[in-house]
Amino acid sequence: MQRLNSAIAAAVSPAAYDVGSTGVGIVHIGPGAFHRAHQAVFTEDALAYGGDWRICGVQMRSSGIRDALQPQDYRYTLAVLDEVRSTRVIHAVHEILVASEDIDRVLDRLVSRSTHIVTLTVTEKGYCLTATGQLDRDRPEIIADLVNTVAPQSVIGLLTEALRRRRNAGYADVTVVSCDNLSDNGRLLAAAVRDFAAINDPELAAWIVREVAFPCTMVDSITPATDDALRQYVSDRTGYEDRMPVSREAFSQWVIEDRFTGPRPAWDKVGVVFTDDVALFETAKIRLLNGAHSTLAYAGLLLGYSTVLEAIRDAELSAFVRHMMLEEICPTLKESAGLDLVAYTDEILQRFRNPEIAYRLTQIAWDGSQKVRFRLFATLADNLAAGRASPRLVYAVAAWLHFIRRCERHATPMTDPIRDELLAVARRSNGAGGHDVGLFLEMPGLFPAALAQDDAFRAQLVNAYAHIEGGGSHVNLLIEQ
Ligand code: CS2
Repeated sequence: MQRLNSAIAAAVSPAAYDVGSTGVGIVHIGPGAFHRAHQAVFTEDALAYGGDWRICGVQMRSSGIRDALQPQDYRYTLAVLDEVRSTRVIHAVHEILVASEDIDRVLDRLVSRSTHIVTLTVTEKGYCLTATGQLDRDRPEIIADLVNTVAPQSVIGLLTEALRRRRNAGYADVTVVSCDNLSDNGRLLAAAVRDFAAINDPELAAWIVREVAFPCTMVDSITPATDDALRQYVSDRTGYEDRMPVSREAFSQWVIEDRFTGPRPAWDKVGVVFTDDVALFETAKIRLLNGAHSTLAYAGLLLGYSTVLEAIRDAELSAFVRHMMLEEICPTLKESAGLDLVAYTDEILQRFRNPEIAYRLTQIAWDGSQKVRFRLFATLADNLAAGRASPRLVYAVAAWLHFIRRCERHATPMTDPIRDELLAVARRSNGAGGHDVGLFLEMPGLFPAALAQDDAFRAQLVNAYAHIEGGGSHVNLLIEQ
């Protein structure tokens, strides 16, 4: 079977623009499945309206995506798996560079006169933030980048070095667009870059604040990790081999704060929403969709499920999650004419029931220390401050702690930037609620102070944890629906 390349792509799924004569205008850090199924597709569609907006992808360390896509001339297949299935080729990626191998070319692209936009999907941990959202100066890659600024290992170090060179060249007009699931993502990124820059070069920090835009965004499309089943599906359907296709549901949403310092693709013509107030959409999406996802992941894994679909098909668990969303999360969100929270909740739950997508619960469960602070802790803290009870959210946190304990006891793989610390605490756990919850609450920087120091929260968490330990892993035992 022939491998996908530009000639095959042009024959079976031609671009709506002249690929060969279209230049690069976007550098994207983290060209994983989500970027290639989401922002790259909006950009592909926008390219039909013109402009030099092809994408240079940058992997920080690993080279897997570059190695798979280079022989394909960076073409790859998007499979939409939903009521209506479809496949098409995306042509928008011009090249993928690996920063640890080719830092000079990466910096040249970032500093180029024709690069006007830098986008990022580097997951929560890529931002190197503490639990309270400040730059984490203890992270080894941050410490290294402060010394060796010209060979950065962290995204923060890379952006700062690129912006320093742009300042020296007089090329201010660049907009840095975070596309990760952090509430206030643009603001957090801007502050992290500013604080990092300020350590070595306070003038650069001031220049960044003055000249560079970091709009906040909300991104949404359920995109499972690429696996062999998808590769097989794509080759059966298309007749060519693609080593790195992507799949997603039909739903795809991108809301961007309207603050650009330079030009941008015709994203507004292809469904991207530009608004002055992205915060509501962003917070609603992270707390409702991602909060429900993480809850399904931790509670679902305890119940023996492997995918979101299996978990949501459990009637009690799905009722539990819906009550959690409506009664414990929605009250923390601002009402807005543009967003009907009940309808939004039901739409999300409906999307989780897409029978075409096998989204693995472990994919969601990993990196919990970075995710739950935006998805569960922030909502819990708001409820505590307002005197509202959130038993289901507390249960979700207890399920997360048990997930860590089980990973340690059964030696199952776990991915988390602080995995060793989490497993070390789990090793000292003994199953007693008060003892184990105390150990986790005392871990520096794991829980925000608003939760760690709240006696009522601690008591509820101990209760939920003990309940699960006692075999009450089924959610309805804890909460009367
Ligand atoms: C998921 C998200 O893996 C996860 O943690 O919750 O990737 C989720 O599928 C996306 O944010 C949906 O837009």
